[in-house]
Amino acid sequence: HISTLQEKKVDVYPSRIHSEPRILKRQDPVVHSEWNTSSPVTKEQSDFYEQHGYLFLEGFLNQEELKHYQKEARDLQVTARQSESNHIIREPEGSEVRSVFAIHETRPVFQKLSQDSKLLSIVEYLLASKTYIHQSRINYKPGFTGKEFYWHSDFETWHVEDGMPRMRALSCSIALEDNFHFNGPLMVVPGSHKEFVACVGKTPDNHFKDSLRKQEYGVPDHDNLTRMVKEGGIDTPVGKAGSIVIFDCNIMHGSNSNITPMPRSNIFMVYNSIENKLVQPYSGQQARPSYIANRET
Ligand code: 6CS
Ligand code: FE
Repeated sequence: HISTLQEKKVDVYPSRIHSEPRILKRQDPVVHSEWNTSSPVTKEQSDFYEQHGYLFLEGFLNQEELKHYQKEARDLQVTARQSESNHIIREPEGSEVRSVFAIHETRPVFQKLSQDSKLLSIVEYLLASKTYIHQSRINYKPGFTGKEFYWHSDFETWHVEDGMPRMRALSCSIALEDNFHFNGPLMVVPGSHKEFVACVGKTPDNHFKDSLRKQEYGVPDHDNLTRMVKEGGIDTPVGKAGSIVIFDCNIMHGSNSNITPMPRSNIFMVYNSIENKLVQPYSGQQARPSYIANRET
């Protein structure tokens, strides 16, 4: 049924088309597998993810792994400062490195991390299939200068700008530094993943050049955000370096600027089901480059 819809190019989640925001019901499962005793998460964790749209796992990496990734991330940051590569996104005001993309392709250490068997088993359970990396990046959120990521659903962007057909993807955010409530951690709106907020405004061409520094299209309206936060509240799953947050592709999330001296760098890896491969962007515009949205699976 889903594949016929895809072949017919039916857009089940139209966005950035109408002049008023709309709410659409989610058409896809959140946890795509049936839980059983051999599942890689507990029944409670599986139910928590289903209801809240995210899962926080403290101490996911051991100290040795963590040191290794921290070193590589610092090394990459130093290299990136001097580099002209288009994989590097800088802060909206200033030249500090904000994000480096496609780290699983350019750094073998991170490629290995993306294939971590403990992580993959959870990802494959939640998505009920084999997966591939749709996007990977490090967000540095440097002390003093790291700017916010405004509220958004990742899926909204991946659908409109990348042609991701359905909600069968998730993100893993791996903390490379201790996360506190005050250094701009990830904020999520629990339960928001169950509805799709169709946003207003037509996407400008080559939107990604600006949106990755400061997103202004594909962001939800204030009324819907207010309602969602009234209903679900805001969670900030923070913990020590080496902890991870796994979150659904459609959960409403964002993060504040970091004016503290403590950087908040995170590895982001997005897994998409191989059953959910990208088609042409639903906006009808040119697809984003493959270092942002992998099309060769
Ligand atoms: O563009 C992307 O793929 C991701 N980045 C931003 C700033 N918003 C949407 C999505 O999370
Ligand atoms: Fe996001």
